[in-house]
Amino acid sequence: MEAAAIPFSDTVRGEIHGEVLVVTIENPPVNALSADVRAGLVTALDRAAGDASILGLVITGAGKTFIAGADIREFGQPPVEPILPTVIERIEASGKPVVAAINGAALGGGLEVALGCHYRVASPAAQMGLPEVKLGIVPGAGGTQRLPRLIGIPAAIDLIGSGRSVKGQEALSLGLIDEIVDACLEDAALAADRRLAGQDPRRTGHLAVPAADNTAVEKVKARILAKARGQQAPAEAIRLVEAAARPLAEGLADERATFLRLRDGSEAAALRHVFFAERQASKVEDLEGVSPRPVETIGIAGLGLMGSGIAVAALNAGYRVIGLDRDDEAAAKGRERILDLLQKNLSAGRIDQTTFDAQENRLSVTAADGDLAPCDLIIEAVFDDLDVKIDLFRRLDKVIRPDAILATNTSYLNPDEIAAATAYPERVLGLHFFSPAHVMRLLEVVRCARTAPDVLATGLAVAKKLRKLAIVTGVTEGFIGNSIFSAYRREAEFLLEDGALPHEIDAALEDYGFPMGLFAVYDMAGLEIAWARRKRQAATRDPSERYVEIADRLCEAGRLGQKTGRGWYAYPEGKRQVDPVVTDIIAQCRANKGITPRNFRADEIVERLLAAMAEEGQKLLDESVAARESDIDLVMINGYGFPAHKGGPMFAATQTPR
Ligand code: T1G
Repeated sequence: MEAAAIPFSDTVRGEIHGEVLVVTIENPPVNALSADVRAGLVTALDRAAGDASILGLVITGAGKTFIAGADIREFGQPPVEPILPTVIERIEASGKPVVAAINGAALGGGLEVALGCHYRVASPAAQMGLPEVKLGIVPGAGGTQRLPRLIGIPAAIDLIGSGRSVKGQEALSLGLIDEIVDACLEDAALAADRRLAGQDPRRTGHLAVPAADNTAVEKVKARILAKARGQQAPAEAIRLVEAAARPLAEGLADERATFLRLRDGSEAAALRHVFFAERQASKVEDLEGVSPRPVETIGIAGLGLMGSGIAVAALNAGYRVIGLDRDDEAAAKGRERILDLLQKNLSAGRIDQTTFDAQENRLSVTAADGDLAPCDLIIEAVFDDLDVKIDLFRRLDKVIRPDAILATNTSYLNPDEIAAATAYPERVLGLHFFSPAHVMRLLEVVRCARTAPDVLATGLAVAKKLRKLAIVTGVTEGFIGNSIFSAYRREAEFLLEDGALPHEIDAALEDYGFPMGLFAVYDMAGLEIAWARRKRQAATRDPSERYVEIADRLCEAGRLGQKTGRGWYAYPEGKRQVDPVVTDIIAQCRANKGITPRNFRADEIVERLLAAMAEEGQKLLDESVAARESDIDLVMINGYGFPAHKGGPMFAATQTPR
C-alpha cells in the first residue's frame, strides 16, 4: 500500500514503499542544493533514524535531473546551516542503507551526495561529474576525498581536474556506480535497499584509497595541467586528490578551506559570470512566444573548408544535407572533404559505424541549384564577395520555397545588402560560423534589418541543435567578434610602434591566459590575406588616422608567416624565435615616424589591449549591435581564445583597476 507523501521541506518529500523511505528532491529547474533542500534531507534522515519500521532510504530527483549541484546563485551569500558537507556526512553515517537512484544529471554537489550514499544505481543517460573546476573552484563537499577512494587516484584526477562528466558503461567500469538500470530505476533502488538492509553499510569515506601507479598519475596530471593555463583550481584539485590517503577528516578540512578560498577569488567570479552569461545569451528580445520554422533539410552552398565543416556539424546534429558547388567536379570534391571529416570522427571513436553510415545516407551533393528545392534552410559559404553572394541568393530565390530560409556566412560583407537584393529579405539572416565549423562552439547569429522574428528564432533553434553557442548580433562590419578583434589588433600594433616588441606582447597575452599570443597567431594563420585587404583599402583610408606600417614592411620582405618559415618570428626547426631582423624593421618604422620607444610592463600591455577591446565593446552596445556585455564576453572567449577564467574583455575591464 502506498503511503501519502511526507513533506520534509518545501523541496524535499518522502514516500514509504514497504519498509523503504524514498526521498525525492523537487527543486526546479535542476534540483540545486538550496538551503531548503539541505534542510529537507536532514529532516528525512532524522525521520528514518527514528522510525524502526524504516529499513533503508532511497534518494532521487524529480524531473530529468538528479541534482545539478550547489545552487550557484547562493555563492556570494553567507552559508546557511546545514551546510552540504554536514548533510553528506549524515548520509554516510546513516546506520540504514542509503541508495542513490540517479535519474539524471548528478553534478558537483549532486554527485557528492551520491558518493555519500552507500550504493548507486543510475539510468543509462544520467551524466555524472564534478565540474567545479569549470567554475574556478574545487568540489567542496567531499568530492576530492571520496571519489579517489571509490575509483582510484588517476581516474579521480582525470574527472575532477577536467570537470568532464561520464555516464553509463564508463561510470560502471570506473566503479562510480554499482548498477546501470534500463528498466524502472526506483524498483532497482528499492531492491538494492532491501538486499542491503541489516548489513553494515559500505561507506565510501571509510574505504582505503587504492594504490596508484605513479606513471599513470603523472601522465594524467601533465595532461590536465597543460590545459589549465595558469588557472588555480585544477592544480588545487590535483593536490587534494593526491593527498586523499590521509585521514578523511583531515582531507575534508583541507578541501573545504581550499573551496572557500577559491570560491571567493577572482577566477571563480569570472567563471560564474561565464556560466550565467551562457544561460542569458539564449534569451533574445522580442522572440518571446515566437515559434521557429521546422528544419529537417539544410542546403549548403559552397563546399570549401567552411562549407564542409558546416555540413559535418549539420550531419552530426541529424539533419539531411544537400551540398551545392559550382560544377560536378567541385561538388564531388566537397563530398569527399565532408566524408573525410566524418571518417576522422569514426576513426577517433567519436561516432560508430552505424552513425557514419546514417550520416553518409543523409548527405547528397549537386551542381544544380534546382536540387536545393527541398531545403528548409540554406547556408551559403561561398567566396566572401558581395556580387558572388547576391548572384547566388538571386538564383536560389527562384528554386526554393518562399518560406525556406537563406543564411549567409559572410564575415565582413553587409548582409543587409545581400538581403535587399533578394525577393524576400525577411527570410535572410546571417549565420557566422568559426573555422573549423564542426569544432568551434561559437556561432554569431546575425539579425539583419528585415529578418523576420521567426526566421531569427529558427536560426537560434538550429544553432542549439548543432550544439553551438549562439550569440545574436546586429549588423556592423565584422559583427561582434571581428569588430572587437580589429580593435585589439590595432591596439597591439600601436603598442609595437610605441615600444613593445612582438614577443613581449605575446608573452603578456600568454601569461594572461590566451593559448597563443597575437603575433604567433598571425604567423600561424599567414599574413598575406590581411595584407591584400590593406592594399585594397589603401585608397580609401583616412590619412588622418594612425596607420602602422610594420606588417606591410614584413610582408614586402617576404615574411608571410610560418608557411614561409618567417613572419613576426623566425622558425628555425619549426621553433618560434625572436628575429633581430624584425626588431630592426620595427625600429626603422618607429624612427620614420619620429617615435621614441618606451618600455612596457606586461600588465600595462594587457591593460591597454583590454581597454581597447572594452571601448569597442561599449560602441557595439551603444549601437545595439550587441544586446549585453556578457554576449561580447562569450564571443571573445569562444571564438578568439580569450581566457574564460578572466571572464571576457567586458567583465575584465570592470575588474582591472585603471
Ligand atoms: N545552480 C543554480 N542554477 C542552476 C544550476 C546550479 N547549479 N544549474 C543550472 N541552473 C539554472 C540555469 O541557470 C538555468 O536557469 C536553469 O537552471 C536550466 O539550466 C559543493 C561547489 C544540470 C546539465 O556546475 O550543467 O556543486 O536561465 O539551461 O541545458 O562541490 O544546468 O533558466 O533561469 O543549463 O537542461 C556544480 C551546472 C555546482 C552544474 C542542465 N554544478 N548545470 O542543463 O539546463 S558547484 C554545475 C548544468 C557545486 C559542490 C559545488 C546544467 C544541467 P535559467 P540549463 P540544461
